[in-house]
Amino acid sequence: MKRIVTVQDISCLGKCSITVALPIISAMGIEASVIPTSILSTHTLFDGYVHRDMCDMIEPIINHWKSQGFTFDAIYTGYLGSKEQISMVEKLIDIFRTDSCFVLVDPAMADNGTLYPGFDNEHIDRMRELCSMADIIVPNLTEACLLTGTQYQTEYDDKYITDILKKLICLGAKKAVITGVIKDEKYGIISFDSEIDRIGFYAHEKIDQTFYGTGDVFSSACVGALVNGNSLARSVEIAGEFVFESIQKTMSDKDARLYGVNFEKALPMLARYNTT
Ligand code: PXL
Repeated sequence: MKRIVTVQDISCLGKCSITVALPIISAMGIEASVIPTSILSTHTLFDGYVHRDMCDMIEPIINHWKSQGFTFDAIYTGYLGSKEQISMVEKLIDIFRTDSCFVLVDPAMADNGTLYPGFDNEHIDRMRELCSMADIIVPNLTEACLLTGTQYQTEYDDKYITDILKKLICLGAKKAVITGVIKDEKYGIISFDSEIDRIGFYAHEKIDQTFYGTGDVFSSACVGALVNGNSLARSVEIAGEFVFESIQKTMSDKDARLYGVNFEKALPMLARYNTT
């Protein structure tokens, strides 16, 4: 059975990170192993959340896994709450990356032009270093701008986006994706596989509402599709379609903006892409 290890926080309520990655990866017929980097009562956009850093557990987990000879088909990282957590992830990559284990980094740290609470410029710099170790990076447009030192704009042309894509590739990963790109009144996800010089674009109709946690839903489905043997462009289509279906299942739910999309109702769609 294929196996992905995902490294991100557990937000006990508010669908994101591990609570999203686990069911999605499982629905794609892949085993999901987890390293919880911290535990939060909710994600950081709810007021008054409490949290505990789990950093001191990461090294013992890595050492135990190493002693047991465990292997993975992919290492998938998401929200990382501190620079120490990023350093631990770098250790994990050094130990477990092989020719048959790729690294996908979702530099989850910002959206809609602003950093998430608690992050600073140093965090961006460390995240850029982590991205340089990845095979595939999947930032949203805000994160892509922060990583490449580009001014974030809400209106732009194709050149603005392709320039950012090329700059992302210069960071080190051979494949890059940017989510949340608006083109011709449609909402899209653009990908660039520099190894085969292929740009892919998946678009669906624009929805005039923003929903929380869709980046994590996208990345989880994308890493699953890649592990199941799909190309980058096809994986982006599968994951994009899944996010769109999840949003459609959520439209009538007024709580969803903060609580996350009803991806659970769209999971049957993903099982169709389970090829292992
Ligand atoms: O990937 C989004 C995310 C994940 N985890 C936590 C967050 C956020 C976004 O704010 O706060 C704890």
